[in-house]
Amino acid sequence: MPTVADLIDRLESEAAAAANPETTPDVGIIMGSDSDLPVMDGAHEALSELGFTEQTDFASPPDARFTYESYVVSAHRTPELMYAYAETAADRGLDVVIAGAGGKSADLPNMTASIAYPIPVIGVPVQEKSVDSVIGMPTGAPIVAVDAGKSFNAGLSAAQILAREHETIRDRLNAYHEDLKGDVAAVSADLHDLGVDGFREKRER
Ligand code: RP5
Repeated sequence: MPTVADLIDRLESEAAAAANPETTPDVGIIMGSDSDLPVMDGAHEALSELGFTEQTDFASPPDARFTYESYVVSAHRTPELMYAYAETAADRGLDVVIAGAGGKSADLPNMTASIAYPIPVIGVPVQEKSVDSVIGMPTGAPIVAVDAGKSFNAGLSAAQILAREHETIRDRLNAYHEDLKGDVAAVSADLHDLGVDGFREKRER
């Protein structure tokens, strides 16, 4: 079973490998506990919807050009691992990090943002009570954050950051938005044309 020290060694040796950036994970998704996974899954969903693939082996990337990885990194239980993850983020080829934590003392996103700076970090408050803790950064120490539980939006925001450099992602984001618009148009027409009762009936079918 790997220890925290093993994981830190792993991150450091990956950072030292000077891997081709096209083969490294583009988005790092970290969370304070595996109990955060059901909430953080939204980020995986958004990125998967945009054609990103999960990378589970740094040395053996999948065929897909755009990838994400996931780790549990606890700011309080494993501060050394949080430090190592944030410190090696740039050298490991990450372009953006999504960090989620719950509880009232949700420090992982903001500490990671400070250490990984200038890599952008998108904070996800896993619970409503975590919002202040995630967004409350002092002037000069930036973090981007979404509302409580909105990890899907964090995935989209990460893609938006990458889209500044990668036209393929820009195209996928635009296609996603067109789909959303189409969905609203279809629902709107149904509501009007079927009437409220007919609309409800159709939904329940
Ligand atoms: C936070 O404490 C984690 O992000 C999680 O939301 C919460 C509870 O963690 P567990 O006790 O379930 O591991 O640091």
